[in-house]
Amino acid sequence: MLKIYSSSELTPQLRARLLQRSSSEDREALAIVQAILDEIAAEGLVALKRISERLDGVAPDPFLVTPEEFEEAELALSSEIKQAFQTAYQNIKSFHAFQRKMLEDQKTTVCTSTLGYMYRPVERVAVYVPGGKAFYPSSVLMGVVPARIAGVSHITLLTPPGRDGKIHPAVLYCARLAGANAVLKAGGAHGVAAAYHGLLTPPAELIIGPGNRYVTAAKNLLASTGRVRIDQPAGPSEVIVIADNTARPAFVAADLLSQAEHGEDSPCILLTDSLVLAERVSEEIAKGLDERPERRSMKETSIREHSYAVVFETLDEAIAFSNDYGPEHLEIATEKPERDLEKITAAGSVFLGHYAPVALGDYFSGTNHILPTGGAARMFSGVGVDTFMKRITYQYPTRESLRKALEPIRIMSKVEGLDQEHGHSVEVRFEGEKDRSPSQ
Ligand code: HSO
Ligand code: ZN
Repeated sequence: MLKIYSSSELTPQLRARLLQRSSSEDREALAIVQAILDEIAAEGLVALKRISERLDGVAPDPFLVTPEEFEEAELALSSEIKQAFQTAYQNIKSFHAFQRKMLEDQKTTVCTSTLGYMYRPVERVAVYVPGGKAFYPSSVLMGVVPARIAGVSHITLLTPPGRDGKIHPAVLYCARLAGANAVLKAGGAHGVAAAYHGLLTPPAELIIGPGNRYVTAAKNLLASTGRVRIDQPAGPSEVIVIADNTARPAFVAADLLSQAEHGEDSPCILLTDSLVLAERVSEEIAKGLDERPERRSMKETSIREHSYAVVFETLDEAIAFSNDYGPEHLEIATEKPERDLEKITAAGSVFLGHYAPVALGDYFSGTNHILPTGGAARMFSGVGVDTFMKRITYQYPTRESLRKALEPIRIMSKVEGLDQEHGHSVEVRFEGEKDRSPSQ
């Protein structure tokens, strides 16, 4: 079922091919989206209505979810559902509150100057949550909770409505639970543009959250103006499982299939030092597909066309491959997962041990599930409280510390041809000083 390679077969070419993801440059989407952005920039709400009707089959009136709709949503959900999301919310809140503590303002002394930094929130943020066919109330929590903890003043949730103009009640419930200030019933590129231009909510300075290719294209195009920040690019969800012979094949197979459930282009990869394990996982995948047939063709395509196992001589080689890949999710199902974790240099989020399926982090444990995909984990982090903050540095020098800088700045500004004003701005503070010894 699962294609199994041996590391001895891994020529540089094959290795490069296995590490590769589908290209993310989507010229077709960029062209379509540019036209939508232009329409919204030129005509505002009128264009938003027209495009919503054309693409979503409805122009909600009003576009913003009303207090009555929030009430209705709450009534529509069983207490069991609300309780489950509430517990997850508490866990996500706890872990992100812990993260906030790491972002403490700090100061130090360098060359007698006080230097410091402080964190301040971005003020206006939009969180995108996919809708339509697939809706993810859990992603509402993952986007809104850290923004709230960072202290963002206005959070707009952006999500496309169904053809009836409504939003799934669990999405609305989570929006209110997590503290979104507004829910805008518009998705796709037009929703992103509406948030950016502030058609119905304060204009967003940061837009985060995964969406389809049009959403991704819209975020990328707007970010290229330099007037809005976006999170890491979103692509197909992916997992690497690094496992040794202590791993249970049925657990590993289940975790690979759970990633395949996200879409037919999701890579589900097993890296191991045990051929026996790889073969048994492959059997368990076939069994799992028979036993749990829902979305079978999607899962099967993802397994057959985008997934594989590699059997290495050692776990260290498996770890090196994973670091080159930079997976969105990484499971380490080995005998000493904490020891192996220390060697990890690139991954969105890591799941350690035999009781750590990705689904635990997707829904419940408290870590964030909005993570870099497509190899972006080699240079981006997942969403966290820091995503919603800026770091501001400051300095409070004494006269003496500036005096020490006078001579070097005089020389350096001269090298750059900027001594006239840069150099002068320091010198002017010591004019009239006869003796220029540093003690004065
Ligand atoms: N695995 C997805 C998140 C998710 N899974 C939401 C289920 N619901 C991306 O990390
Ligand atoms: Zn998932």
